[in-house]
Amino acid sequence: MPQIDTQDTSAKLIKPNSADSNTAKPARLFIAILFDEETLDVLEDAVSSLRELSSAGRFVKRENLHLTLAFLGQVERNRIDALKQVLAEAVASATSRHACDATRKPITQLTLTGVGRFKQHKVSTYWVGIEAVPWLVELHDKLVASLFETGFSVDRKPFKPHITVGRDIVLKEDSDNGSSFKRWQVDSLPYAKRVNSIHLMESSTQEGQLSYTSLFEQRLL
Ligand code: 2AM
Repeated sequence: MPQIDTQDTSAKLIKPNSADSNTAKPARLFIAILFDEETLDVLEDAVSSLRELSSAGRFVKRENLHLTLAFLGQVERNRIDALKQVLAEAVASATSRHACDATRKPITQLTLTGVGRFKQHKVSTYWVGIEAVPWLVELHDKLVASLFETGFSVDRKPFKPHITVGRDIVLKEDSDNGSSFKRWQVDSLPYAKRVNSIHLMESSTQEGQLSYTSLFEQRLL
C-alpha cells in the first residue's frame, strides 16, 4: 500500500473585488464528494488503525468523512442559488468529455490509493489519498475557475485529492525516521468505487461538535 509523507501546503486565498454583502448570517461552505456505506467502512478502517498508532489527535467521525473539491469559507446565504448554478455548469462541462457507460452516464470512478500525512510542527494531518484522475481534476479546476469568475473567494492551493481522517495527530513513539507512520496499514486499500454526485456542504459547530450538512446535491449527470 503506498504511503506519502509530505509537507503541508499553505493556502493561497484569492479574494475577487465583486464580493456581495447582505445582512443575513453567512454560512461556512465547501463543495465535497460524499461516500457510500461500503467506502465509509474502508475509511473507518483507516481511522481505526490510525487511532491505534496515536497518542493524541482528533479523529474524523464516519458521518464527516468527505473529499473536498473547493473550500469557500463564509458565504452570504442569498448567494446559494448562484452556487447551485456553478455546480451544475461545472459538472456538465467537466464530465462531458469523459467515457460513459451503457446508460450514457459518465464513468466517475474514484480510487482510494493509500495513506499519507501533511506534516505540521509537532502534529500532523493524516489522510487517505485519492487518485487524481482526469474527470476529477477537470471538475475541481472548472469549479474553482467558475467560483472565482462568479465572485466567490476560493482557496486556490494546488489540488491534492485526499480524505482527512485525523487532525492534530501525534503518533506513539513517533521519531524522525517516521517508523510509527510506516506501520499505518489499511488492508482494503487500494479501493475503487463509482461516485454519483457532488454536494454543497455547510460546516457548523453544534454543542461543540463539528457538523457537516448537505444543502444541495448535484448529480454527476
Ligand atoms: P482538509 O480535510 O484538508 O482539512 C471543511 O472544512 C473542509 O474544507 C475540510 O475537508 C478541509 O480540508 C477543507 N478546507 C480547505 N481549505 C480550508 C480552509 N482554509 N479552512 C478550513 N477548511 C478548509
